[in-house]
Amino acid sequence: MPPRNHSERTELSPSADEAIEGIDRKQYQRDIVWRNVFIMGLIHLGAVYSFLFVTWKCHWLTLVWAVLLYFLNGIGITAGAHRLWAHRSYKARFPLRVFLAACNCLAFQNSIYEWARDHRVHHKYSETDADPHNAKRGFFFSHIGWLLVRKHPDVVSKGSRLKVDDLLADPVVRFQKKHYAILMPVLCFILPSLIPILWNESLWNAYFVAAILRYCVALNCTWMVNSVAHFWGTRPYDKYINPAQNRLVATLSIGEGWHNYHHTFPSDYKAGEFGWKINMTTIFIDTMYMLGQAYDCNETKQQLIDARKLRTGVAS
Ligand code: ST9
Ligand code: ZN
Ligand code: ZN
Repeated sequence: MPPRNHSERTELSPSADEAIEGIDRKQYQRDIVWRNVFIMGLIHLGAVYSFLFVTWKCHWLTLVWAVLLYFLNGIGITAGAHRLWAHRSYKARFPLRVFLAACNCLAFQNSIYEWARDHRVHHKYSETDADPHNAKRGFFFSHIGWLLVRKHPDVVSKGSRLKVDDLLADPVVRFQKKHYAILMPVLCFILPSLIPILWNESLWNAYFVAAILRYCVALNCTWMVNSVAHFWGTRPYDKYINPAQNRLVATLSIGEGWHNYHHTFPSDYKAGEFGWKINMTTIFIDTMYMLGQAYDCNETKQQLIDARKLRTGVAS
């Protein structure tokens, strides 16, 4: 089901908040960032080229390497930027935080600080103009379009009210932010392309499969949480919001597609109600817990989940 209240987006008259801040929606103009359009276009063309002409002729170990990188790339976002830093749904010891920050560089979705700040704004002002990827502006905007235009002024004005000092209090987050311009290209593109030389893979094949194709697929599977899981699926916990339970998205995003649950109980470290089922990220965090690297994992009480389900009924 598409987002409700589709007509209630930028055409609305200014709210009290906006009147105070002097933001007039009628004056809001989409400002396309052509550099981003060009880069995203190239990445997607490169991924199509890689899928059609390189994957079938590269070494099988290169494919295994790309799948492993996809998982690490995913963990850097799901267990790292999302569940640890944006939501503080569990705590992690220093070695795990360093590992997650490295995986986060491999994912190249901006620094942990920027990612977590935008994500907190997404939850607090979900599906309003202050939401960086407001799904009420359409599927394309919530998927990739929001990265191709300047942010709506509400994202900045309302976002600046949220607390983010806890993020900068973490030396790992500060270090990653400061050295992102070097760490990101090394971990996302250079090392993934160089390692396959160990099994006599060509640099060309390795670059297109383990860097470009893997990165592009991981980006789209992440964006599907903002687009697909805000449009389609069931809504058992809160039928008045658009975020939905989507099994396909949960599979591709290693456990982040239980989005109706997650928007209802955002501080639950499992980000879903089914434990390890279609939730590789929860398996990862639980393994880290067993190794003493993760602790204080915050879980929603089953009673509360059941009560919520009974109250709203199952809606789709
Ligand atoms: C990418 C991110 O892909 C994907 C995030 C997805 C989120 C998914 C959520 C679902 C969770 C589940 C995860 C599943 C994972 C599955 C994995 C499976 C493998 N609050 O941004 P700027 C202020 S990135 C407060 O430049 P513009 C602030 O002062 C892809 N203030 O705005 C800031 O300065 P600073 C690769 C805020 O100029 C200033 O405004 N990266 C906030 O409008 C300027 O900020 C790209 O493609 C806020 N929220 O530009 C780069 N925001 O930062 C794309 C801003 O110094 N980005 N301020 O404090 C850009 O080029 C630009 O950001 C822009 C907007 C053009 C989009
Ligand atoms: Zn969401
Ligand atoms: Zn979240």
